[in-house]
Amino acid sequence: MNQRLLAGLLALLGVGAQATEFRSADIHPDGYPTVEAVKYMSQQLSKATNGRLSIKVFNNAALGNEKDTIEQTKLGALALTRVNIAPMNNICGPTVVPTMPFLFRSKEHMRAVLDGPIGEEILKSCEAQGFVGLAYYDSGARSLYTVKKPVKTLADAKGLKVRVQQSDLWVALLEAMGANATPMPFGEVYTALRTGLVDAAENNYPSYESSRHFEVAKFYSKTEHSMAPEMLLFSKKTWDTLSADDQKLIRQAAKDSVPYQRKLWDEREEKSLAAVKAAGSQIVDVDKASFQAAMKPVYDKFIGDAKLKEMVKRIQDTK
Ligand code: GTR
Repeated sequence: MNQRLLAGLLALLGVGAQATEFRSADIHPDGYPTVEAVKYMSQQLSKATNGRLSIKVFNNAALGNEKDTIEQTKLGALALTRVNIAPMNNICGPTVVPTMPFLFRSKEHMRAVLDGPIGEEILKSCEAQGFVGLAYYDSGARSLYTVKKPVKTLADAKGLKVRVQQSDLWVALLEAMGANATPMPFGEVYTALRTGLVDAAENNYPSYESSRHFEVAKFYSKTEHSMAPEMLLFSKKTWDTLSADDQKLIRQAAKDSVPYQRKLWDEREEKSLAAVKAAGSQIVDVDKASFQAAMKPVYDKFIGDAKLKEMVKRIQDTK
């Protein structure tokens, strides 16, 4: 009898291996593509192990903001976390690369790079810090949105107080635009915009919509300054307790969830854009070249190292 079938039968009889439900965190609500992708991964994993392994997603920041869940994952208190790559920038050096402004030419270019050896290399580089990188998910392009007046050129960004993710790179990026960067967790941004603590934030359409930031910041200026992807990280501490077979199954289930997430992502981007427009948001075209031209200091500061320089070059050369 095949081993998996035997394990399945034994599991059905309640004999042998116990079922394990890994815990995974996400700051987004149900229905958001990243949350649904990890649920899909759980179904795949459960199918492959006859219910022995599965994942429970704690959404809506129930287990804390991204910095917290990254920390819990490192400690092994949490098996998985789905975060943006940005809060990993200060922890795992090479993650700055896919975060860099105006690096990817298109969604297709980004997907080709992340699916290839460079994407793998960056995931692998986080292992020494306690994270097994399982997958990247799409997060579209991030753009600036403002409460009071639209940003159309680089000059309009000057002096704006802009909320950024908790990453030194993000602070530098907004400073290079002439703005004042205020790092804070995502969950605090709505109130910060409403009370005037910040004048602006930046994100993709689905997050701008699901967080309801569009209610308080009506001008969405298409700067499309970064395509920083999402990451799915497994705790190295927990990983090391698993058999090689189970590790393989987990990796496979994560890989299988990527095309699923991308399909949901593409649909959601369109839906979110339509929803914010219907609610009265103005989608503003910008002089993108003026923003792009201002990014040299960010590259000088974060891509100084020869290895990272070479990685950026390889990305630019990827078709
Ligand atoms: C979203 C992303 C989150 C988080 C958030 C933020 O687009 O999916 O993981 O990074 O942006 O701005 O904090």
